[in-house]
Amino acid sequence: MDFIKLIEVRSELGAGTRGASLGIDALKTACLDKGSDYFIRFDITEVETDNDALFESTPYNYAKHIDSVYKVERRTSDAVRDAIEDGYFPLILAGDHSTAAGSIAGIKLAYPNKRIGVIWIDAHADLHSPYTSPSGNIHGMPLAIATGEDNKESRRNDPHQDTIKWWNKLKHVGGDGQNILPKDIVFVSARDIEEEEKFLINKYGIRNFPTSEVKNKGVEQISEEILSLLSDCDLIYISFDVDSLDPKISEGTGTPVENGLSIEQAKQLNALLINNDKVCAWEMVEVNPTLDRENAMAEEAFDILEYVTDNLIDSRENSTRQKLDMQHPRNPAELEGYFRTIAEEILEEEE
Ligand SMILES: [Mn+2]
Repeated sequence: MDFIKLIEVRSELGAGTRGASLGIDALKTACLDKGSDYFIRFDITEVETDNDALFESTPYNYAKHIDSVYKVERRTSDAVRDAIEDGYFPLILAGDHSTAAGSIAGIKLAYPNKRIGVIWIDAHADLHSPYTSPSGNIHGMPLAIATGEDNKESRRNDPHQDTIKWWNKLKHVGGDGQNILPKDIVFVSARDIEEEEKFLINKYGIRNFPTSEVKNKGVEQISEEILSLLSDCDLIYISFDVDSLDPKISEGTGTPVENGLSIEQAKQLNALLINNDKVCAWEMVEVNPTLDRENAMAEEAFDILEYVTDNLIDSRENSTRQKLDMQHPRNPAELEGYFRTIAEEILEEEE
């Protein structure tokens, strides 16, 4: 389908456990095992990575490999911006979640004057900064990068000035201001949230739909509530971290947490959300086959990816058809009137 572009970012610089850069190829293996032609149906852009930096020690304790993360974030944002400007819908497949900051920056570069909402389906809030992070792993920081939040009120670290220099560059890849407002984030299934992140969630009143609420209300109602919370936004980006799924399904991800979403909930929720015309990019991250058995996570994640993509194609085709219907009525009587009008116009021109 020619309106979708797959953007592949095999980066794992931001993760604390090795192996997420193999996630995309694990998805391709799952695709082949299923006998699907998914990966030859779309145009693909591969973003150049910098994973070899992992062989070197990093001087940036509170934001590990931040200099290399910056390079990959820039390249990811350029790829997403280019895809949007060329008229594509970017579907981003990435290793660790730090690249999502690049995806959001790319949307902002393409639409500098639009208000962008973010739906973050994840076990974690990913709102740490070098001032607050207990691990220094940047995959826990993409939403702080996108909102420009240092959260110095919750400060626990004293990062070196070189770290701060790179951190400030990371925050401004999408332009001078904030790429998104904290109040325009909605979490789904966030359940491993640290005090420093809770501080920001309370400060800005960010809504989280825990797994129990998804189960009790059902995905239809949850998707409606999410979209109504983001009704003031012009555009919406969805980030799907597979650690939002329950670890009973698979532990093939860097930071699994109990009590996650079922496959069916994740599938239907993502599909319902992507049907909305404001959604302009979707991302899947953190599949790690080295932590898995028999590629279980990638098999499930590929099923979700294919289902969500099919829904995206159907919904955009339907909305195009509706627009055509408004211009060109299809009911035979109306159609007759429509052609008579055109014929009369031509005759008038000839006279
Ligand atoms: Mn995440």
